[in-house]
Amino acid sequence: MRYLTAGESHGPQLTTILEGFPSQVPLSAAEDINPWLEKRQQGYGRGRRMQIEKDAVEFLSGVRAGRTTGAPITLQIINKDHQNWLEIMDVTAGNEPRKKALTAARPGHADLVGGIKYRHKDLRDVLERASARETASRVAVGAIALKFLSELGVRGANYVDRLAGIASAVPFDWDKLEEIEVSPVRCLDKNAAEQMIARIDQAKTDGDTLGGILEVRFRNLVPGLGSYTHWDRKLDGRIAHAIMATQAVKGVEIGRAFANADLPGSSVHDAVYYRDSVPTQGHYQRDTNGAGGLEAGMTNGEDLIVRVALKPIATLMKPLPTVDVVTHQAADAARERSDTTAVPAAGVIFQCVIATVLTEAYLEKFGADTLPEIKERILEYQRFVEQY
Ligand code: EPS
Repeated sequence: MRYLTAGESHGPQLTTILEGFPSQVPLSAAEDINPWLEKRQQGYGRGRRMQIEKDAVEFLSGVRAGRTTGAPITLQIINKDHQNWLEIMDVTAGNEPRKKALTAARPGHADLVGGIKYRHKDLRDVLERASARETASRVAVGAIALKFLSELGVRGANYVDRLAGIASAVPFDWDKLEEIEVSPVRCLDKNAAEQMIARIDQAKTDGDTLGGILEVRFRNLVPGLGSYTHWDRKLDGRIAHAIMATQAVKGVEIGRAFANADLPGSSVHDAVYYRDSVPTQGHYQRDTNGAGGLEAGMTNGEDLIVRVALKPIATLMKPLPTVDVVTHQAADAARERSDTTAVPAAGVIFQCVIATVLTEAYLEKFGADTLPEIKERILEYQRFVEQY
């Protein structure tokens, strides 16, 4: 399975082609994809663009009568805001002088190096594609992956653990997913959430931006997804790649990797016991999950726990010093409409991004053209695991 995304932040639309996805998966844009696109647009601290857009997907191929056909799936998301950018985004040559070039490169964004690399002096040619608007495409693909995983009984969750140094003191709980959904910052700790909201308001007033750490979990994954034999099929490596290749990410860890680095092995590794079988884990059970669900690049049947560090958004309303790439004079960085923070939305994005990687791993292990065949193969594998 693979996918390709195309489209500019203020161009007419985002286009995504997902290829290699099995047939016979029930799929509805309204029920399975659009709710995820809507969630991606939410979260306290988002900017005005989110009031303009109401992201929704249209299938242009690969789905018929509410089911995937096995053919490439083309997904279209219209940028409503494009209507306000018709002149600036015009594809024909001729009216460049009327377009106000963006020349004061914003530190932390792709602007400067992207301009050098692709020989642009109007840095809009860089930022239009570098924009996190593209994550709408990743969410659309990920929502399809989540639908596939839900057919296999896999569950996912995402929530904010820290925002601007304010930490949640309430541990994650699979029975509290509804509470995460109603929290404006997707945080289970109401007290911390209040502080986060106040901090976001303050940053907005100050013309500043905020980062944080969010967590994504998946449960009911079969053991053995990924590989210990092929470096490029190790699941931790592939998850890290997919996450690091998303806008604004500067770090990723499996479980509490950085805190575990300070501890002795006896406090980190998870003892194994053979007990009466439970549906999701079989006989081999652990009472702890220091490994974050992955051992040697493979799922071990425990919850997959991935933590992502998001840098503060690089567009500051109180701009940093920079250089104008045309005049070479000192300048204030360009101010573009942006978010104060996208940490709550990022959890939604990364649940989708990881779901896509997990779907690839399922297709590798149980690969088949159709969902019913995949389900049969998984059942057979689970019977084997039960007896191992
Ligand atoms: C975003 C769309 C963008 C930004 C934001 C995320 O829209 P606009 O530039 O029109 O305001 O709001 O992008 C960034 C913060 C960024 O750095 O790229 C979206 O759809 O998520």
